[in-house]
Order: sequence, then C-alpha cells, then structure tokens
Amino acid sequence: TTGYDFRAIEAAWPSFWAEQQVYAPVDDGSRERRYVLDMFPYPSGDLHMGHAEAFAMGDVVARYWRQRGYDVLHPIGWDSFGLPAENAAIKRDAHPAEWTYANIATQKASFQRYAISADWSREIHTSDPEYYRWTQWLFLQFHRKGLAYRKNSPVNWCPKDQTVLANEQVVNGACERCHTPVTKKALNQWYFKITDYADRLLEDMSALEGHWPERVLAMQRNWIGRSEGAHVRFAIEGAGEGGTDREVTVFTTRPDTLYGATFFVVAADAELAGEIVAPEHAEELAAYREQVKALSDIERQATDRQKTGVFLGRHAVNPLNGEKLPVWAADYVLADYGTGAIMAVPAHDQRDLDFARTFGLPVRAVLDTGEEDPAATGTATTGEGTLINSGELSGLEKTEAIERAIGLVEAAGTGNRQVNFRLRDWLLSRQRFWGAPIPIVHCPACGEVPVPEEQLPVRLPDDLRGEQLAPKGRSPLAAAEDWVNVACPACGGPAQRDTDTMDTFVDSSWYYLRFASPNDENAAFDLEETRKWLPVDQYVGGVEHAILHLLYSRFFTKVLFDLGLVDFTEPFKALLNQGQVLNGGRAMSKSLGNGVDLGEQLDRFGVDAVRLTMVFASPPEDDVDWADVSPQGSQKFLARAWRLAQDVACAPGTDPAAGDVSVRRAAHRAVDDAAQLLDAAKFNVVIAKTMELVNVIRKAIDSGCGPADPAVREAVEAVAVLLSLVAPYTAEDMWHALGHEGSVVVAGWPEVDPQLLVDDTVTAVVQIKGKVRDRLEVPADIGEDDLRELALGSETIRRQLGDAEIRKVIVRAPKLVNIVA
Ligand code: ANZ
Ligand code: ZN
Repeated sequence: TTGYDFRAIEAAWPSFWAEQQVYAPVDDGSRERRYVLDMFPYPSGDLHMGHAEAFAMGDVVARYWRQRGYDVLHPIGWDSFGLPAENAAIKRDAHPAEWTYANIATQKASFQRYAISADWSREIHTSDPEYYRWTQWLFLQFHRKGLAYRKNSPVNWCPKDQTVLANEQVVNGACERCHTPVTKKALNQWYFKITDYADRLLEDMSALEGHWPERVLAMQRNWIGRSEGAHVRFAIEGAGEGGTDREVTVFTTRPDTLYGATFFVVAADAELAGEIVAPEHAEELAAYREQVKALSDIERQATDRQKTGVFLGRHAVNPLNGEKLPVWAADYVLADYGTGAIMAVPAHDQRDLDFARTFGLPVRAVLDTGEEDPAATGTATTGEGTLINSGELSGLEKTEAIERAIGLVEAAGTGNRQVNFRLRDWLLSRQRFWGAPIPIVHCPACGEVPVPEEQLPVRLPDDLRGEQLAPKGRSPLAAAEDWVNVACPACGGPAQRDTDTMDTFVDSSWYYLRFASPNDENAAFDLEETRKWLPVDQYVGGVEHAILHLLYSRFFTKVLFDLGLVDFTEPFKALLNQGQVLNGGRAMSKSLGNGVDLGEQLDRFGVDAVRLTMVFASPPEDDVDWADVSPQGSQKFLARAWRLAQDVACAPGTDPAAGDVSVRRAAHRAVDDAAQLLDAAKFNVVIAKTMELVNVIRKAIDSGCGPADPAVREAVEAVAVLLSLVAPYTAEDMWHALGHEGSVVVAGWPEVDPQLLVDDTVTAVVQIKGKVRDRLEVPADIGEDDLRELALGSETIRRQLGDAEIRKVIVRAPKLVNIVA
C-alpha cells in the first residue's frame, strides 16, 4: 500500500464535504427527485458491524443517484424512544434522556466518520418534544376517526418487561426483546384499528410486487391471513336467557363439511364459554381456564400436544340437518380468531380429529378423497373429492359443495359468506415511561377527553429517574401525581391523564414523512414537501421488520391518505433487505464471544476498506461472513486504484478520443455495466468490474500507452466515480489528484459512448471449392471451431451444398472458411 495513507486521506476531506454541502438536496426543482432511506437507527450504543453493512448499501444507492444527476434526499434520524434506554436509566439512576442523547452523540460521530452521505440538517429524534408532539397529534386524528380505541381484553404480557406486547412482538410465544415466555393478562388497552385496512393492505401489495423482496410480501400476506369461508349460526339449546336457546356463530372455511360436524368447540378463555356453560359444569370450566391461562397461543396450537378440554353440558343444533352436537370448551380454539367458536369436523381437520380421539367423540367422513378412513388411521383427509353422507350436498365436488352450502345457509337465514383475517388490531399502549404519552384525559364526568391540539405536546415529566422508572405492572407515569392530575379539558373538573405511552412503532410509522419538513412547527409534515419527495424511492433495512414496522407504516400511510394528509397510499416504492454480518458463520453475539468491533476494524483498515469489504463480500441481500472476507485485500485494491490517480496526475488531459482505444473500450464498458448492475442492486459485481478496470489501466500505464495517454486519464476518472459510491475518501482524494476542484460526490456519471461498447467484428468469407458463397460478421477473436460451426450453419451455404457430401473444411479464423464438397 505504498504511499496510500488512509488516515491522512480520512482527515483531509470531511471539512471540504461540510463546506460544499454535497449531501443536502438542491431542492430547486431543476432535477428529478429521489428519496433514499435507511431504516433509522436505534441509539443503543455505538455503531456496530450491522449498521456498517446496512448503511453502506443504502449509501451506494444515494451516491449512485446523485452521480446520475438526481436531486437526492438521504436523511437520517433516531428512533430514540424505547425500553433499553429506560432499563439503562433504572440501572444507572439516571433519566432515559441522558443515556439516549449521549449514545446519539457517539453514534453520530461514528456515522460521520463512516462517511454516510446523509443530510444531517434534517436529523430528527422521535424522543424530542418537537417530534412526539406530532406523534400525539396523529394519535388524536386516528382517535377522531374512530381508529384509536380502548378495550378490555386479554393481552400479551411480558412478565419481565412488565408491559403488554402487540401480537407482532410475540415471537414463538416469547417476548421478541427479552425472550421471556409471554402470558395473558386482562387489561384495558389502546388499539389502532388496523383490521379496517386488512383488505387494502393486502390488495395494494400488488404494486410492490417485483420491488419488494418476495419473502417480505409473503410474510405480510401470511400475517394478514385472509381466509374465505362462511359464518354459520348454531342454536345452543337452553343457553339463552331464561332457558331459551342462544345463537352462536362459527367461522368455517369448509362449509361443505357441515354434515361431518360431530361436536362444537368454543375457546376456553372466551367470555362466551362462561356464558353458555351449564351451571353444573361451571366449576370444571373455571378450573380448566386457570390451566389455560398460563399457555401461549403457540403452545395452545401446537399439533403435538395432547388435546385438552371440558364438556359444557350443552348441545348445538346443526342448522343444515338439525343434528345435536355436544358443546366443549378447549384451548386449541383461540378466543380472538374468527368468532372464537368452531364446528368440529374430525374427519377432515386434524386438530378436531385429535380432540375426537382423546375424548371418544364420533368421526364421520363426508368427503370421499380416495384416502383411507380417518377414523381408522387417525389422519384427517384434506384432499379434493366428492361429497358423501351429506344430504343435498352429496355427489358434489368440494368447491361446488362449498358454494352450495353457503347458498343453503344464506337462504335459510342461518349463515352468510364471510371473509376472515388473521390480522388483529394493533395494541399500542405500553406501561412504560420512555415513549410518547397518550394525549387523553380521563374525566369522571366526560369520559375520554382528547387533549386539545394547542396543548400538545403532553410532555414527559423530567423529574422521574432510576428506581422510579422500574416496572411495577402499571406505567411509572401513574406515580407522578402532579403530572397525572389535571383539569378536564372539557368540563374543567378534576381529571387524570392517561398514564400509558405509545409503542415506539407508532413513532417509526411516520418518521419518513417528517424528513420532508423536519423542522415544521405547524404540522407533522408539509403536504407540499411530501408531494415533492415521497413516497420513498428506495428503502433499506433488515428483514426483521418484514411485518411490524413495514406493515404499520403502510397502515399509517393509508390512514393519512384517507385523512387527506398525503396523496399516496404506499410509503416505500422499493425495499432492499440487506443481509446480516456474521462471524464464523454465526450471528455475532456476546455469548459466542465472536463479536467484531467496528471501531477497531475502521482503525486498522480504514473506513473505505471496511465499506468496500461490506459491499464486495456478497449481493446486498446475502449475509456477509466477516471470517471469510479480507479488509486487507480491499485496502490493497484501494491503494492500487489510488496510485493510478497519482501516476496520471502529472499528465495533463487532452481529448480522450485521441487516446488508446482499448483502454477507452474497457472504461466505457465498465461504466455501462456498472450502471446496469447498480440498477439491479448487484453492488458486489460493480466492485469486481472496477477491479478489472483498474488492472487494465495499470497495464496500460506500465507496458502500454503510458500514463500520459488521455484515455488513461479518462479511465482513471471513471474509476474515481465508481469508487465514490463505496470508498468516498479514496475517491475524493483521487479526484483532486486528477486536478479537479469540486467534489467527486457530484462529479456526475461518466457519459458512455455507445460506439465503444460494440464488440470488434470482422467479415469472414465462406468459400465452397474456392468460390466465395457467403460473408459473415463475426467477432474478431472467434475461434476455429465456432467459425466452422457458423459457416456450416449458414442458410446460404446449406442451400448451396444441398446433398453434396462434405469432404473437408479448411478454417482460418477469423477471416476464411473453405469447404471442399
Ligand atoms: C370446519 C372445518 C372443517 C374447518 C374442515 C377446517 C377444515 P384458517 O384457514 O386459518 O382461516 N377455526 C375457526 N376459528 C378458529 C379459532 N378461533 N381457533 C382455532 N381454529 C379455528 O382456518 C379456518 C378454520 O379453522 C375454520 O374452518 C375452523 O375449522 C378453524 F375440514 O371449520 B374449519
Ligand atoms: Zn370532564
């Protein structure tokens, strides 16, 4: 790496970039705008290898688009509310803000060293009152629309964090953050009505097809979980008031199997179970419910678990055939899916069959699928087939029977076609301190009263710290009496603030809009500014956000569209999921002791070498194994590229057209390939192409046309621009060594001469017995075999030869073929 001193280079350029304001959009309407966004970081400590990868990828896009002449918005900010800050504050007897803003200062310095081409003038913090004021304002708009509501229901409870969790935050039955098994707790909680948007969230995905990773779309589709079927109403005998019947609706995707229903199940924890149970079975149900409480939804639905349940002493009447089915309560039926009650068809549903076999309930096949009898095998039959034992449905194919059954119940007034979604409303309240307070006052006289907009923000008290923030099962805000007790905004009487704070996913559901007008004091975001910049053209972030953040943001955007606050319905046009950085094939972790410290890597190899390594290691969506890569190699390559610029520096440039044509071809080809590869997000291949070009130039300088050739200068300039996407310091240094005054950041993408992309060709002559019969355009470097094949395959030649026997073919590539027939 002779002469290449990355430390000196890193020291040389930051002030120049700051002076030139190269990363701020021009914003004068003279150019097409593009918005590139990396999922904003959580200020958990210092920058780590994961950030280094993700932000290197997003920066390639931002820097590339700038070179292509777009006006690029590439902002950055902080997702700065959340539990880690609060836990740290409890431990250190501090206020969460102290920890948070100290971390931000550290990380920001690292981001700047890492030379992310972000416009820092638009920096935002979700924990600033200037920001969360608008989070609260948005909550109030949702509330006004009936899209934010409170209900009492069993919710996911993390016993360690002592707070509720959204369904999306429960992973395999455990808290996604601390992995503690999640339990259920009945609580009065705030929800956003995302279920109202289930259909649109699903339908609008068609516009994302091809621009978002397919697996993310699949995960969202699955999470939304649209099922087509029917609601069918059963009468539960004697379960109504005064011994009358009570109607209970089930959701089924298989109304064709109505004749195969042999029992009826309600979710043990649904209120319904308690309401319909016969008095003599009530005690048994209560005991069973205690047992169910401790289980997670995942455990409850695990297929390998022994089925449990209790008979409720009631019977449900099948509306199609009048048959009486015993009613059970069981935990494999979930209270919050469908209607919380099912008709059980053990012959064709494995869960029902397992239950039937456990409790000796009858099994009746109603679809002949050609498979073996489920009652005998213990395996439910789920294939296609023809209906049997099913009255008027018998003889129909499954899909016809589904339609007919829906028709029958609809005609009888005992049911209807129904689409059901797995998606639940978004539980947004948290019993923790470090979040945006919910701007509602509870008044004994007026009920739920929104805090008037002009009183926003409802600020967090700043005198709570340390132990006072420790989780106690209710929000720490509840203990701040001065803060809690307020006059009711409606009647002026004594009232109390809502003491919960919002899920931090609320903060991140709209931050991409705030970047359009980050300092607006009169609005969450400015409609005109969002029109200019949004939707985001390229979003970059980890696949761990496939459901939570991305689904919530899509929901927010649709609500804001309906409120007339934005005029688009999808926030992110294109999404790139970068891979993870591994070490030795495993994710880096404390327990494995395989963590790699980013700062140390930067000190050793330099920023550019680390960035280049990240990008070169693999396609952006693949993982990078740090044990397999070579930052040293990257550094050597950068030194090699850098030396080219030093060699050319002393040779003043003239018209490149006068230069060596093979060097020119190589450069133009590389630039053209790079553009296509960048558009296809194959960043790693762009580096490979740049390396090839560097080799070509080095040869030309040392043993070809020499450093003074204008084609060499042109090619080295191309290298500097290509490198500016990944190695900003080195590229800037090269650019100035080449005699430029401005920044390489805005040098502009080199213009490609299409004529230089055409491969060299020559005309080959094909003779038959010495007479010229055809001429072929062939590559100048064609081999003998290829040329022979081309000649013999030519239409003209085949016609001329007819049936004549070929005795000999003489080939002199690339110019001559002589056929002796
Ligand atoms: C009768 C039936 C027969 C069913 C059959 C399936 C197969 P998806 O596709 O996920 O929407 N179900 C309904 N509500 C439920 C709940 N709360 N907890 C557990 N299971 C529930 O599944 C819909 C099917 O799951 C419904 O159709 C119902 O069982 C069951 F051969 O009804 B089916
Ligand atoms: Zn009041």
